[in-house]
Amino acid sequence: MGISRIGHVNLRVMDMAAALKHYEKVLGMKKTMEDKHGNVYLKCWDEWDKYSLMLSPSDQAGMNHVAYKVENDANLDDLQKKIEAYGITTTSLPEGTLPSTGRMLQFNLPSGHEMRLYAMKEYVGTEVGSTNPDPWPDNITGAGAHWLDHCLLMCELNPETGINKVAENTKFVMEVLDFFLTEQVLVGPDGDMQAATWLARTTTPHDIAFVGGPRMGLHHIAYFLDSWHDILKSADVMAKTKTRIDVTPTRHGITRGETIYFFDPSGNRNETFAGLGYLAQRDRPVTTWTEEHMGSGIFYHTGEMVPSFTEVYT
Ligand code: M3P
Ligand code: FE
Repeated sequence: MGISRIGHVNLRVMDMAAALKHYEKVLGMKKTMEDKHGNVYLKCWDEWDKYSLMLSPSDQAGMNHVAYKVENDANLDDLQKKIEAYGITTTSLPEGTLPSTGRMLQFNLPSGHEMRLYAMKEYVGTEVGSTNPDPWPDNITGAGAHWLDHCLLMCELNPETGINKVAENTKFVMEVLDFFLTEQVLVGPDGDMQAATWLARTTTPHDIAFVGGPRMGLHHIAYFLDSWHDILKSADVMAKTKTRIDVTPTRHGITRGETIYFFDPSGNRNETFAGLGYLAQRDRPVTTWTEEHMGSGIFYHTGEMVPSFTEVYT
């Protein structure tokens, strides 16, 4: 009971036509609707609800909100009570606030990021259907991303002032939203400061992650692919489409994910991510990365921190 998975992300984009082309041609998503405010909604071929990405026209890049789907409508009332009791204000948004979406519970994480919870979204089915389905559809384009997998939020961390929104968010999502911790980076003189955390509700290594930085923002949204070869092919697609690649195909020590990072035309970072890493379980020991080995946690092969990777975000 409670949160079942990531549902959608609402990104701000500066050039809607360019953004749409990127998410369609590079990721392989399909546009499913547009509303009267000019917001565009898309889904991946293997997703069954109406959309997992909402693009909003803006003069600045970044994330407006991330939404998680809960199992049933009553969970929204239960979670509202728990979130309010923790000291965080919530707002109830009525059904239809977003098209094809039921009522939503809106609040801010301690870091300031807006999160929404909802129980209902219009079901449209996957591209292969659910009766005697083929393993993949004929009309795959670009990387052919299966689904939106996770997001990584940058949270304010300042050892001078003692502000650590990574730790605050982690405590909140564990105590109130019932996420479990899978991995963490611990830094500082006593090696006890949570500088980054990865948390799950499903059996994959993370459904959300928090990394410390000078200001809050969006580090990336990630899409699931089947295999290492699909990651290579998605990099080929990026080269063919002149997409700005941030980090060429490699492996994370953290989560064991096979990965490639790139940017949408507005500068929002995307990741395509393959490999289930390991079976995440509540009783699996938490993996800890120490400050000296943080580089290998992020990029396992080189073990080197790439400053732009953690300094550039929207
Ligand atoms: C991932 C992942 C950072 C590490 C990122 C790791 C930003 O994106 O999917 O495991 O330090
Ligand atoms: Fe990621």
